[in-house]
Amino acid sequence: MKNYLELSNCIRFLSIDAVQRAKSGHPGMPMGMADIATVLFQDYINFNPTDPEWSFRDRFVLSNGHGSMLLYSLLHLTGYRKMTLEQIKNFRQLGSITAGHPEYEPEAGIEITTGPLGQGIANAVGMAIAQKNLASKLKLKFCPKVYVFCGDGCLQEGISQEAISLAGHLKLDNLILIYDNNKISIDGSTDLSFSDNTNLRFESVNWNVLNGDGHNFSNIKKNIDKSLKSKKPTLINFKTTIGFGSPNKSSKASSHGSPLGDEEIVKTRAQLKWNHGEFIIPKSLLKIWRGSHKRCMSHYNTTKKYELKIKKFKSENNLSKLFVSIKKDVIKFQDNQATRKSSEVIINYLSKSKAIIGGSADLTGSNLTKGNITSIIDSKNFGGQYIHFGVREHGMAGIMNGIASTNFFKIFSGTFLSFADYMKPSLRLAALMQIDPILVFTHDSIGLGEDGPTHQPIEQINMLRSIPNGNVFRPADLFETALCWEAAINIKNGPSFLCLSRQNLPQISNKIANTKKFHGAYVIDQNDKNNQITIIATGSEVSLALETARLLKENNISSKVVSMPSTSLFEKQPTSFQKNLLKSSLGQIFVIEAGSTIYWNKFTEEENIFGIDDFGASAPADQVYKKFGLDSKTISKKIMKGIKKK
Ligand SMILES: Cc1ncc(C[n+]2csc(CCOP(=O)(O)OP(=O)(O)O)c2C)c(N)n1
Ligand SMILES: [Mg+2]
Repeated sequence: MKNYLELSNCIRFLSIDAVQRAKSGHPGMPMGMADIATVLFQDYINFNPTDPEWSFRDRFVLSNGHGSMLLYSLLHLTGYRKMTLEQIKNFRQLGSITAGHPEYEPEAGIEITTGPLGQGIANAVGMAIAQKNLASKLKLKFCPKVYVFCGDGCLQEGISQEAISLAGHLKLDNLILIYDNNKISIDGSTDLSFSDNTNLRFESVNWNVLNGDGHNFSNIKKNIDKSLKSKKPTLINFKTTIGFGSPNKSSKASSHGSPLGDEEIVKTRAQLKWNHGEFIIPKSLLKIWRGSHKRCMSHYNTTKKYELKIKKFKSENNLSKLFVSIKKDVIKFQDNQATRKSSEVIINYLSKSKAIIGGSADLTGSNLTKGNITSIIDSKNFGGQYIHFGVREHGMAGIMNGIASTNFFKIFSGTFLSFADYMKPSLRLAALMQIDPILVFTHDSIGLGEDGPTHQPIEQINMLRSIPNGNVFRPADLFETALCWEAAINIKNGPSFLCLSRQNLPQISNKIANTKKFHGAYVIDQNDKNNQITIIATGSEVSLALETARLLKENNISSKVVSMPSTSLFEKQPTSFQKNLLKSSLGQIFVIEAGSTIYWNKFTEEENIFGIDDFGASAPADQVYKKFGLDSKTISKKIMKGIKKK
């Protein structure tokens, strides 16, 4: 019989010692959850440290990411090659993989980046959906599980409600959420701010709810056993003691986020009868830990052969290849069309591949994200192509990160651009992790008209542009939309944001269509070789820029119009390319974009930027454009004045 307490004390003391050495970190949570984690890794979770990226492993998500040392200890003890003792000793130090909060690195066993509380719960819902979708599409007879740890903080965050509500609706029976119910957070007792009936809350959204004692090994086992039989997602509400084992700091907020201190560590060693030095794990215990995945090997061996099925699935459903014929087809198109509609045209081609999953936060008919997809992901059909996320933008973005993290599918979603703010925390994490969800954001400017300033995005495009590793697209017409979708499909190291118009736009890019590789920007019109000025525009304002250039020409001013559907791609080009593209004889650049001007200040002076640094207005679109001086007459007059000034 294994001595579970001794095994879990290995986690406790690695965590205590690493936090003490780093002089910062969170010992309380690893000390409180070590017992549950030990049972989970000893007896339940399907994992293989010698093949961390085995596609059919169960996934372990530490939503309460401040307890990162719990995860690092587990990965070291179970034998993940990358998680050496050196790494544990370098906890929180520059260049280590043991960052303050876990950072996505599947090869090291870190399934997802966590720390911003609540995100991990949504990520886990996404992983559970991805696993079920894959199992159904490959017709597998088994489906891996997702185990998530969370604390009081994760459950207080709003995103948790959005995610658990959808998980309950979908009856994700492969999802097990383990709640560290220690009644402590940073400010002190949770009585200060938290009186939810958590169990009722989960029951009300169709979860299976269990209660347990997080320090009683047989009770922990009993509860996990029960959870495995559930036909719904399960919450196990474990009563625990934060800082378990520390005579003076257990049950106290003081154990949450600072080292225990040398004296208290000596006392904790005495209380838990741990007679081993700093970072020392007795050989006999390490041997048990290192052998704990052996029980998974027969499952590993029987499922490993299905990796080939995934390979075959991915090559049969290759998305990039589709663009050869997509571009050939759409280049002929002539009619006026909103770019959200253009995007639907592309989605209709892409959805022939089973390697893409779409969705919308209850704006399917407005975002036009579903096209002719008929197969919906629901509790009776997990193999579908489309998720009705409900009005849950933040949850949707977190769930998408979970799906994208598995690398099984490309995932895209839809909502209005003005609601990108609701999703920001998850978008930032996608960028930080360099994973590749595609966010379709329609109604991308005042051009949406009558819905008014609440729905008219102003600063959102630049908010997205300010995210490192983010890829912002704002196409002007159908062909540009195809180019942007193609780029987004091929980007594997960051999220893509497709900003699309509600209003109809003319087809203007066809004639340049067969030119070189797409670099995010190109000259769409040049009425004189030695153009005096350059006008940059994006999306719906490119046609406005062309009209402005025509008026300027009537007044003997020659210009070059640069369409810049992707500022992100353009900025990745060599400086010489950028300079050459924007060159003009007067060296003057003007910009037109129906959004805040701040981003463009690095291209030109403020007075040369025609944008909106105020909230919009509720009226028909053309009137709103006029109100903000975004019409060709006003702009061309201002440009003429601006040039004269020189
Ligand atoms: C979104 C977000 N807000 C605030 C924080 C800062 N923070 C980290 S842990 C924590 C308290 C969390 O309490 P609980 O989950 O109960 O953790 P425990 O103290 O029990 O380990 C807070 C406020 C955070 N990491 N993420
Ligand atoms: Mg707590």
